[in-house]
Amino acid sequence: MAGKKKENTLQVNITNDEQWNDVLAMKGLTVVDVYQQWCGPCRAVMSLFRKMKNELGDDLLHFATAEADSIEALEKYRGKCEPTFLFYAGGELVGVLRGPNAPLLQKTIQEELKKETNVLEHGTGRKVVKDEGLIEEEEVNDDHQHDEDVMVPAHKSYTVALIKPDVVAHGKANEIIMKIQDAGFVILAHEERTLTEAEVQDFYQHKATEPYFQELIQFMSSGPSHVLVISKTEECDDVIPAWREFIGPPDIEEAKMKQPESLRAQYGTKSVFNGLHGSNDSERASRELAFFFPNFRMAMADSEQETVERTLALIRPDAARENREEILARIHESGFTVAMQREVMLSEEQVRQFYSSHLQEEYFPRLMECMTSGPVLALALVKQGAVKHWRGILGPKDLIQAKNEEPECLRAQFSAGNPSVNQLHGSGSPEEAEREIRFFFPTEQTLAVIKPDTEHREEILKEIRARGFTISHMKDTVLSRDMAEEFYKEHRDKPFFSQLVDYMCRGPCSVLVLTKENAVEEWRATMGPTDPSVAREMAPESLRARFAKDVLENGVHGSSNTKHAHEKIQFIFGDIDSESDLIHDAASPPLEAEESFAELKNLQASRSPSFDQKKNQTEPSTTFVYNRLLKEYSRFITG
Ligand code: IDP
Ligand code: MG
Repeated sequence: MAGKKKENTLQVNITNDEQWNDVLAMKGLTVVDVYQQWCGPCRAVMSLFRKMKNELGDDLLHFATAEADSIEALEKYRGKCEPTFLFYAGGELVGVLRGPNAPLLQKTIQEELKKETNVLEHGTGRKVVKDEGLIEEEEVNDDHQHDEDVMVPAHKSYTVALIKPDVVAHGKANEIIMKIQDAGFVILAHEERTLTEAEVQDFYQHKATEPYFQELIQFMSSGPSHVLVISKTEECDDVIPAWREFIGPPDIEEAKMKQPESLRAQYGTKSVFNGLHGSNDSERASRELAFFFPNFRMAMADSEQETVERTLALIRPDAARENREEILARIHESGFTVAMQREVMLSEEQVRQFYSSHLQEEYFPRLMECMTSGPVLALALVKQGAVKHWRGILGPKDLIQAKNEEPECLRAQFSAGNPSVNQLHGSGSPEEAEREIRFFFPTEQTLAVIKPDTEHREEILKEIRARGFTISHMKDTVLSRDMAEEFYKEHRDKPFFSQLVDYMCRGPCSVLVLTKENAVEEWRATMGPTDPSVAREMAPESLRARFAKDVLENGVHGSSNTKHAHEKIQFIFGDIDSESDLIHDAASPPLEAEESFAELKNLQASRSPSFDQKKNQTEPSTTFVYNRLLKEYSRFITG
């Protein structure tokens, strides 16, 4: 049982070898904060330790502090500036952690404690480690000591602080370091060093014209200084002003009068000898950091480390029917861009192909039933770290678990009453995402025509390229009447047919084969609705909104589905061999255009009297989705 003293003390303070051996002999896990005499134990983590001890209340968890200089076993840790935590169990080193990283410490303590509990309860083997940090350093030359990577979390601000030679000479450095820590500052790096005159000149070059410059150089190079990189823990956005406030005004007379509690007021000697330095602003801080610690590495925030990537999201039929708008809104709110979107009715074969690795699973029949019960909405989402983030907001695969553990997650919220299959899919990795995106949005070809008398032809071509289409074939041609009639044969019975044919053979047009993932749909979206007055209202960025004259002379043409694309490309260009096979790429479900284009067509049907009214099944949401699709797409393209 722990003695009375230990009950009151969070950390056992080890000051000699005998105590060291005693502490190591304690049953359970001991977290030892190895500290240097000049800076004392790491205060930044004490509240974490206290909290963990209170929460876990575990008899097997102990905390200790140990001063490197007075313990033989810690010889190799002497003179190290970074806080080091050693995890001991059964007298053996089982873990090492450097830096006051509270979340990591917390996680490591929990994990190590679990492991040790297992060792004690079930006799599993204990995994002993070596301190890799030390091994490396033994091989490295001593004066590279400060080359160790020290990490500052990027979202944290930092400042470079100097404890100048006057204060160090007065033996006050350690006292000041204690005060710095007590005030809640975190010392990320620390080095004692005597600056050369050249270094001082360089460091203070912005003061070169000051009358006291020479004196400053003399003073700053007169003896050792302590160089510190400092950040702050609690609710502090910017450590720079906090630190400047803490050290007080540069003029120590002023400091004494206005801020007697400040470090300069207490420790400064006289004007230039004002004891301490702090960076003026973040730009100076970064230059000063590079000056003193050239290898200091900034840890990047998660979001900065992540690259912009794509993921495939599927909204399964039930939710696509019931919760489509809400889900799209959540996708939007979460910062994703919808780069491509398509509604597909999958065949059983396609489901088997897409889920080929799940064929043997017990749940596969249910999945199959669900996936073929109606149109699936497939989305290619773009964001930094899209794969991880999308899976994150989806929540657990298992619906019961999702509802119990993460009721806010998308799978829990949008199950559309289907109790057996979750309604949302997300790719498992960036590689898988690309494969899956290719499945739903295969590289396609579509036929585009810049119709006769269209102004801004160059601008249209430029935009085609800018939007990532590859122009795989192109020709300028004047269509004969016969060709125009054949080209638009589907419209033979429309009242505007002869006008349309007149228009199409009135002069040269440019015919293009465009290649891109999802080219058919994307080119349609780029063109916008048939009637420019509708286009201007609903998709003001679209080509027809910008360049079309009227519903007849609407400037551009695009195939409305892959079947038409294939036929019309053949019609204009003849057999352009292998590439046109892309349309029937094995991975490409030969998408039933009427389905996948339901949205756009319905939209047109509702606005354009020319459209075959039988197909008019406009949902109230269609306009909204289409509009947003276009908007998002153009935002994506223009970055
Ligand atoms: P799309 O070009 O957007 O696919 P479709 O309905 O296939 O539109 O019509 C083919 C072409 O016929 C249109 O691009 C346009 O030039 C013309 N057109 C369509 N509807 C009308 C109309 O109501 N009046 C006059 N011309 C029309
Ligand atoms: Mg058409």
